[in-house]
Amino acid sequence: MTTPALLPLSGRRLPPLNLGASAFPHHRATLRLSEKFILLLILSAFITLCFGAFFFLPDSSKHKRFDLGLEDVLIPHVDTSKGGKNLGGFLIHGEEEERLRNKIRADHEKALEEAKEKLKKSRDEIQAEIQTEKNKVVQELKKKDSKPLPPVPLPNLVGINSGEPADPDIREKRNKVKEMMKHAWDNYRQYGWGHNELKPIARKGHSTNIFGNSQMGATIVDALDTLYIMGLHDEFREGQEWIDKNLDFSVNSEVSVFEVNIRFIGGLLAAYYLSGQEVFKIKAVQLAGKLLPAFNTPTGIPWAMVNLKSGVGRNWGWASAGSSILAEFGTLHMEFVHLSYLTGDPVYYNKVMHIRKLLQKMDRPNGLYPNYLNPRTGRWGQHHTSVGGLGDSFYEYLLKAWLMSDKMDTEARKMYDDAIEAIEKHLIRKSNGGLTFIGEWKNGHLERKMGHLTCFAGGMFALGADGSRDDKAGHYLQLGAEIAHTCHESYDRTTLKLGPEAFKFDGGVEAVAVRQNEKYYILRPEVIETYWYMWRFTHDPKYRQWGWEATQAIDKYCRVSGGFSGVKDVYSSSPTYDDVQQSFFLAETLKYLYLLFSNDDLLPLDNWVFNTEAHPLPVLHLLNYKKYCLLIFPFEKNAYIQQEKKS
Ligand code: DMJ
Repeated sequence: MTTPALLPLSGRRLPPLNLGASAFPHHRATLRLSEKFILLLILSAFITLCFGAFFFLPDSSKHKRFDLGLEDVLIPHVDTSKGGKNLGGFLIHGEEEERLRNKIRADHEKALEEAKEKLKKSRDEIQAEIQTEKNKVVQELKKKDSKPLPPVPLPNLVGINSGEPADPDIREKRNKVKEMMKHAWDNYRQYGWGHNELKPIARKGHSTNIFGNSQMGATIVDALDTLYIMGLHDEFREGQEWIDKNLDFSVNSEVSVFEVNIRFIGGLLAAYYLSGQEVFKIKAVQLAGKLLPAFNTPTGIPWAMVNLKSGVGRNWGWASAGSSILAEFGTLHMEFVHLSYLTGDPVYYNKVMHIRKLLQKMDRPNGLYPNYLNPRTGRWGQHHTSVGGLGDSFYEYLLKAWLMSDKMDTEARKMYDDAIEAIEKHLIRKSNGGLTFIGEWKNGHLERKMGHLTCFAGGMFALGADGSRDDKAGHYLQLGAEIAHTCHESYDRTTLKLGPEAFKFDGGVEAVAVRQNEKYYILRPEVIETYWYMWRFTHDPKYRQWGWEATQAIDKYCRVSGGFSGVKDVYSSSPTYDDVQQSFFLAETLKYLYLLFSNDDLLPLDNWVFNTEAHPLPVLHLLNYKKYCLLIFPFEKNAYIQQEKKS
């Protein structure tokens, strides 16, 4: 029999299957062999399918059934296929046939062995392998997804490695603060690494719902820039490595948009500007992309929370009438301007400018901004106004937007001036004992209570003094000093010399907490923040003195062998701990203390603006990068034109 050359598997060249075998006797064998070949093909497909099922169905009961199937069903088929001179329509030599048969047998046996090997592994090992494979795929997809970021002219990054004080006493105090930072970091490193925060007494990780249910290393990200300016470079590198390898935002986790913005995006951007390490910029941009779905509301006012994976947003259950919170949606501007600047993508800038434009159009009761705004209806919720919790950083960011633009964003400055005029008129009072305080406005009534959070305002007034309306710089600096004094009193009137969460000016009580649940101190920074700003603007040594008192009190009453903890009652001589080392203790409290005992050339305020989590961001003098920036920040056009007219 002549053996034709091997033919390609083309339908036209194969004999039609419905032809009678007797009519073409030599085709009878061909058909039988074709059937076998098809059978083999089906078997191969079945094995492939089973392997697929093995890898993608983690249920072990399925693995076992599959094992039986392979041995019982497949092997006999492979072993008994003997004889025949034609495979799949190809006529082949006996030797060739044998070689192919052996190869198929070997392949199947190898596959079977591999399957058996797999099944010897424990469920955990198999799951780990599946996870590794999945991660590889995710990484590949990410690589494809992430567009390279454009080269950007870098702003003036001065005063990153300066600040060493000449005075040995001040140097010693600064070193003490650095040692406290090391204690906080080392313990977190040892007991809470990768978790959001540390429980310094239980010596394990800690988290709260603001970070969702994932371990996102909040303390690492929040602490980076403090480590950097303190010269703790090994620790900084450890943090960088963790972020590079582990910080992943594709997690099914519902986080606070505000907290993630101020701690993570702010922290990553500051770390990028200080160190120049690209990884921080890339992570910040990746994370920002995950926050954007929060803005998908009927008004563009973002939800308080967003699920990083699904992009579904919602508001806090406790907020008035389903509202978003002023201090949350109003504390995005600084970071989002920098994101647009670094990516060349106006999307971030447009989101925050949209919020601003919407607020500008709204009526304000007594010129005050209520804390609650419904993102569906665009209407205010309860008419509560506060310069403390729920309102605070909105005002701060109006001022800082202006400063960060090198004073070109005059619209923000005007909004700030209008707001603080109304605040001064309706919320700021002097107590009988002569202490200036900022109360809370609730439906037309002033509550004579001030929060620890509100104490940041002393620093804000001082920072905004220069450039204030009607040349009231002296007035605002004085107001800052009065708030600093009141807040110092709130510390000084306690047993531990640490400030309570809230204090009253009512019924003979002055700067003292009345309710038990307002007597705690959770390592907050606001009072020390105000001391630092006041120090920078006045160089009055009392601010360093007050800062040192606070340093000693924290070291004495909050330090435990496993880190630093908040205390539940600052009026008790034997306080109990809350067992939480807040990430803002490393980001803010210790940073402000360190800056207080440093020279002013460390992060000078003409070049850096601190976000509300104390992450320094450089001033963006957009006029220097006109061509680049006009495309991204179209709203700034007017400011450019005015500026050019002036010069
Ligand atoms: C910080 O996360 C920020 O300062 C925020 O603006 C409000 N307060 C905490 C620390 O107290």
